[in-house]
Amino acid sequence: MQDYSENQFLAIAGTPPLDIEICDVTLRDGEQMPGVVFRPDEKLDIAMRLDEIGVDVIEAGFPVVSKAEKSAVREICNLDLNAKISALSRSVKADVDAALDCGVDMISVFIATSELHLKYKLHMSCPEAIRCALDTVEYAKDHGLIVRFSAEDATRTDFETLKKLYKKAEEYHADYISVADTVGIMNPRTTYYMISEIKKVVKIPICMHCHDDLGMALANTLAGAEAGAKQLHTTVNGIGERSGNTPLEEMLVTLKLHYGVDAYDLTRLKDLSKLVESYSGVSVARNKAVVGVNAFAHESGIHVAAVLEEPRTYELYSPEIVGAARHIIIGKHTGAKALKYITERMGYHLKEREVCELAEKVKMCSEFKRPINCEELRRLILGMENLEISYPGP
Ligand code: HCA
Repeated sequence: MQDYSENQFLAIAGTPPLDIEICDVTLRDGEQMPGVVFRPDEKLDIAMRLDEIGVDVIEAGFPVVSKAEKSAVREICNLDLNAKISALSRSVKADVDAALDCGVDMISVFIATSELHLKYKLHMSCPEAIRCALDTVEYAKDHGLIVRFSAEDATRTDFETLKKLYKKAEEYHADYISVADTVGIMNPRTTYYMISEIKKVVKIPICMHCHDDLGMALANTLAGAEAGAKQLHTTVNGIGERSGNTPLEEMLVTLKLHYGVDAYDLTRLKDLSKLVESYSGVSVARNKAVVGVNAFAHESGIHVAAVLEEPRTYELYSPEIVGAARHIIIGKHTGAKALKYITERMGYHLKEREVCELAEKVKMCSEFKRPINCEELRRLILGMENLEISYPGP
């Protein structure tokens, strides 16, 4: 990894050392994204790859949902991975029983605690909900599970009530409490404050589960970690309900670059992203950080010329670090220097004048259309005029 200490602001601000673990919820919250269904064999494949990366906890599913879901969670448990396997459970004993049948190590017992959810979803009073949650935490603990208690919609819950509930969960021997920003309303400052205040009340580790409705899931999760949260929730490619969850790949690269966290194998991130893209059917945006096809692509003449001399000029870190590759795009912004480099790699040794002529032709061809590919460039070099370049589909 290149020397990131080049960032003077990082040195001035300083970053605190973090004591964190990653819980990836792709197989559960990721699959709750509308339209996404993973086949059981796909779930197993994803779980194995998350384990290879070194993810600490894998939330494998919601066993009570269906027989197939339950059997997939059981099969993941049978893989005997290094990661702890967790399952989601409502605050009802039947859900805990379903998770126990699968052989999970850990369980996420959740109940909504905001007035909105209590009134319009659960149709319960707050004391009733708290009773269900604590009874279920106790039941799961009595059955030997590591228990995360999650307050769904925690960030819209009356804060005094929430803190009392977390304290109670601790008294009932929950191992973790989870702050679910279920509809992604937080920002880094409010998150930092919230976690700092909760830390004054409970001693057990805190989990951050953030949604990306305002595009701040990663920043909020990290703000929570800086305030002392331990377990950070992610999904591959950030898939999940509505705008999704904190993306695993962005999280791991940021942990490495900003906080020096070295515990995870980043080189497998690009492959895992492609796999989840194909299994989920959810395309990764071209400009998506870390794993988008443009993450290490350069077209502008100025950028390409600089990158060819020293990639750090326009790349924060090398693509190989995340198992990706650099792409030099040939288009209307391509300069002569880039063309010389590309054509040489294609086996053509053009004179300076020829390169300049070629650059003009490339500009003409791609001005109103799209970047051209190597075959089209070859035809231009060979003087085969009348390139038929059609618009790519929408
Ligand atoms: C959901 C539940 C949850 C739970 C989060 C957690 C949320 O709404 O599906 O485990 O802490 O976002 O509130 O995913």
